[in-house]
Amino acid sequence: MFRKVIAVMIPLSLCIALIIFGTLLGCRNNDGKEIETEAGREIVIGFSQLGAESDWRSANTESMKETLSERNGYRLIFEDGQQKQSNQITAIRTFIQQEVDYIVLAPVTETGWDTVLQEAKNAGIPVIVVDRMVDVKDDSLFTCWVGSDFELEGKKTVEWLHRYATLKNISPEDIHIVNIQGTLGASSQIGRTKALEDAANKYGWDLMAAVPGDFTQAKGREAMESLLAKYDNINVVYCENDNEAFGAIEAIENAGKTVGQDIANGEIMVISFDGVTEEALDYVRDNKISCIAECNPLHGPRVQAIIELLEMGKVPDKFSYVQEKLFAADKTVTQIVVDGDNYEVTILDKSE
Ligand code: GYE
Repeated sequence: MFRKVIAVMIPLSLCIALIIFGTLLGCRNNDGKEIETEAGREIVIGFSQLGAESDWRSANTESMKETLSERNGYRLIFEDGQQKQSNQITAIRTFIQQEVDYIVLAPVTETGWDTVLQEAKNAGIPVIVVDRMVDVKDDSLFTCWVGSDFELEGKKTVEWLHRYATLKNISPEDIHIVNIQGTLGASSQIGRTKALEDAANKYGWDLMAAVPGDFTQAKGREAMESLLAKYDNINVVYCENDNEAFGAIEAIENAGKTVGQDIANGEIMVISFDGVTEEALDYVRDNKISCIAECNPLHGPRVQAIIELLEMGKVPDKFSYVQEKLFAADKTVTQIVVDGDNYEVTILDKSE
């Protein structure tokens, strides 16, 4: 009997020891990288974030850090590019040297990535682009992209303005707009600016000026101060994000003017993008920002889903667009049509 037990136990414990040993060692593929083991492995991700210019960006960084966490089996190497492409290029080169498993890139501007992305490709490291796009000659230099349709966001706001003005009998030539742009060359700036320019041409609005505000509150305020000094008839300001809008509102109120929808009677209407914070939505509820096209920054879980697909050897969609809302407090416009599609306006109430 005793012998029998021993006879069973020896191979059994050998098996257990082998399993534990194998798991601890992990397995390696040809290029020396660890591959999936029973117990799973830590996936190393280098994330080149472009900066910390806005509330949107903070929420985006937070989402990535929270999702791609050690608890979820990732090690995230985070680099803040401080709005400089050269810093982001250096970060990517460092990630390549560190032999990370994936590179996630939130690029400050669209162009100028061909060389460094070729280097990542040569090293066999997949690159997932988030938020703004990269404009490269060869699309195989990145694995996929996830973000927003920035031109669509812009089209929603200008259609809202068009509907509002039409319903209030305000003629197009009485709409005197200035544009405080985002960081020049960023997809979010390019798409939002294009939507406004196209609408101004189409409807005959008086688009008086476009000045860069770099997506920051401080630059938004400065830009609005100089625009107010130059033009005395501004009645709409199109801010390419909420932080610029906060700054522009400060400048407008400091100049003794009022923000609001009554543009036929001297108020200045503020239009904006993001709607990420309660503060921004409160500006809408208080009629300080008339309309915000939502821009969703919560890309962490989206990147995680892409990595999971890649880990299974599957091919993710090359481009994934996020669905977004349009916020307003004024009930004049309840629905808009963009390129044949209907979008409900999400009306924010004071009570909400
Ligand atoms: O709208 C803005 C941020 O590219 C979508 O960048 C992003 C934009 C966002 O600074 O707030």
